[in-house]
Amino acid sequence: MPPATVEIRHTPEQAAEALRADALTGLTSMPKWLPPKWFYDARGSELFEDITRLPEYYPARAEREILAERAPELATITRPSALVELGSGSSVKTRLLLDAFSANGAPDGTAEGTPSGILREFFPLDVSEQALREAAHAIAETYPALRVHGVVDDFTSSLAVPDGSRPRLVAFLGGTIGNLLPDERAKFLTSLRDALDGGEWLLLGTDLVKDPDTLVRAYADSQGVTGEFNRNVLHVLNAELDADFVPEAFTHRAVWDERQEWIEMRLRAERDMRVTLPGIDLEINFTEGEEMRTEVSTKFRREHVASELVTAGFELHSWWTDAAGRFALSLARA
Ligand code: AVJ
Repeated sequence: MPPATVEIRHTPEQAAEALRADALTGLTSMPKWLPPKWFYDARGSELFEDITRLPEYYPARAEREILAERAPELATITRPSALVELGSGSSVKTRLLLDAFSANGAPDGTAEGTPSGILREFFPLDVSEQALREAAHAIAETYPALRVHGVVDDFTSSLAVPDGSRPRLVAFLGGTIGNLLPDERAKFLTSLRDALDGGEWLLLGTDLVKDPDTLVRAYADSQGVTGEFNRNVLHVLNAELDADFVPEAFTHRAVWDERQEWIEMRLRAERDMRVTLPGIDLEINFTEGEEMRTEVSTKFRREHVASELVTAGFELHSWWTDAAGRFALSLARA
């Protein structure tokens, strides 16, 4: 196999245009807000990797526990020819899937002589080109018989599932679906279902509702890494829009919204400020104490996930949690 190939569906120019539109909408709203996808430039993607290693950030470990335990079963049920991973980031957890899916020989022996087993292709898809390139090449090196084709894309604006060999399994891990607002989530799941053939699969990671202390601690760690990650969006706006945010003048906040059942990340202005954004020809003011929303991270209950999947046209096949019941993986059939 040649090394990984990378396809750019979302060009830097398109990304820049989308950022300008989002910044203009969000920063002129009351209250101000920004979509979370803009955290993930190269530095933001690295900071997120640091978050996954924090003692307070249980979702990464809980999901890993489920993957490690259920991957063989998942392989037997789904027998995918292609694995598509949305928001793949570093693809570290994905290795648990790749190991199970490319284990020598299929259960019925049909893959005999195919050293890579039943899985032929892996399509990581992410908005962060640098994270994607590194992940795709690292995976291609470990799994030489696998065709690795990375796709730089923004699945929140339009979703085109890579056209791999069938059946495909689409993995959307980490609880990232919780970053979408309810109407965005419904649209996303429906367009994903429409992009799949009947009988193809979705593996969906969702963080679960639990005591607010544990949740808030996971998003307000004692080392301040999540705060750096949160403020990174201001560095991104400074770099991309030539803005003059002073990131250190904003403090990180993580708030549990009990009614919506989501964690809200905010940046709080610690003094009155005027910020200019030449890239979108905008000047805005912050008053001391003003809070800008930068992310929602929705937490789910089983019935909630099941009904959203069914509404989108999926059938819930399996529901797996870690032993402590903190996080869930849903396997759904299109
Ligand atoms: C990777 C998007 C699921 O919402 O938990 C981690 C991102 N934000 N800490 C999440 C995140 C703050 C994370 N997702």
